Amino acid sequence: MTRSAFLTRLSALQERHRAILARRNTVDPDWDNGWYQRYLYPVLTAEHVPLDWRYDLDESTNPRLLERMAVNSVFNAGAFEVQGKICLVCRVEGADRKSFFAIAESSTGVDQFSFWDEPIHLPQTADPDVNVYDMRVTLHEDGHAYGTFCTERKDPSAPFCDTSSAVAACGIVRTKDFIHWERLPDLVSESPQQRNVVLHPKYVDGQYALYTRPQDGFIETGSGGGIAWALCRDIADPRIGQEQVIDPRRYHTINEVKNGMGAPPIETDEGWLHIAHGVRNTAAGLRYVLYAFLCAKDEPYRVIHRPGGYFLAPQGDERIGDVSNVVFSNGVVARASGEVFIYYGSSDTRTHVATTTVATLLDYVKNTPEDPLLSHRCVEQRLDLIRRNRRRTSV
Ligand code: M1P
Repeated sequence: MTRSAFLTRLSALQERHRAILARRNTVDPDWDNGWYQRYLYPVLTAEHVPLDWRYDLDESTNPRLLERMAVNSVFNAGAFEVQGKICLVCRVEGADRKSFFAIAESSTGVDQFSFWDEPIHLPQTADPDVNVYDMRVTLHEDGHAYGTFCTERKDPSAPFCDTSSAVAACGIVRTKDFIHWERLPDLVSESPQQRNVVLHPKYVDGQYALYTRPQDGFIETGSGGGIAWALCRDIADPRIGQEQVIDPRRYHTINEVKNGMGAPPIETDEGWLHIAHGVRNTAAGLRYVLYAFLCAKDEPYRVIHRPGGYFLAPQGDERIGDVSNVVFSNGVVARASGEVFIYYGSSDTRTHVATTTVATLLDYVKNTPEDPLLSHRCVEQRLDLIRRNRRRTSV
């Protein structure tokens, strides 16, 4: 490639990257269930990742301007708000399949996200992470921001020929500025594996409180009965005893196979609002959807409203990606104005937002009927709705 061809290619790449970052997002006009707005474009994709994270921009070492270190996907982001900006702690996955964390920020929360200068260089424990993902960011009342995430390592008990079996555990970091991170020991629990661990933002009974997801194996939750709750005396020596299941998985529901807590819950006057994910099996593989529920204000482990069915399911292009038919959320921002931004990854590939309000979410969780678990009861629920509507219109 000649020098001028190199520069032409560089300027085309830069132009395209600028256009992606500058793109405005619009509410999807074809979506209207009243619960939330969807948007036409994902808020973050692999193409948003800075060019100098992916390309060697030195003509002498990369004369063809090849993408030396490609990025595969940007998804499952934790979220927080600082000085009016919404920041996403994204799971960025390289072409080498290793994920890392990187922060992108936006003023609007729905578009024009751009990454900070460098990805997070996560401090290690004595047992280095092979892979890390799905950070939940909790602004805790102790004054720190905590990140709880999945740290994955090869299963030491797997036979030599098994190069897939892994052990998932909960890694913990904390920070005050999102630039300097302190690594704490991994969570010690009685469960063989852990994923989807979320730190509650307040002390409960003077202790740190965690939503956990006990599981026997790496993929299968096995005897792990659902989303659980446990207290921890010292977050710098994080150990929990018995985990109490607060949101069990149930036969023939959206979370029959497994579930997991999403972001730290939103505090409202009426309780703690949660958005979690539920997984069911199908002939085409696992299907991940989001669902919502409300826990009591003074007992954040007691579910008081449990609407039936899913809140958000993959649709259109969201259905397709590295792991298809998946939506997954671990980042939510509730602004002081009552606006809520729900960030979700689709098919382990890209990041989207749905927007709503605290008032709408409360209406949704309190007034959507619970899943009666039996088909004829579901018909009775629907008949009740139909007949009430008909009575109203016949007046
Ligand atoms: O591939 C779908 C999701 O699978 C895992 O979630 P869970 O532990 O609930 O099965 C996670 O690896 C998540 O990142 C991923 O999106």
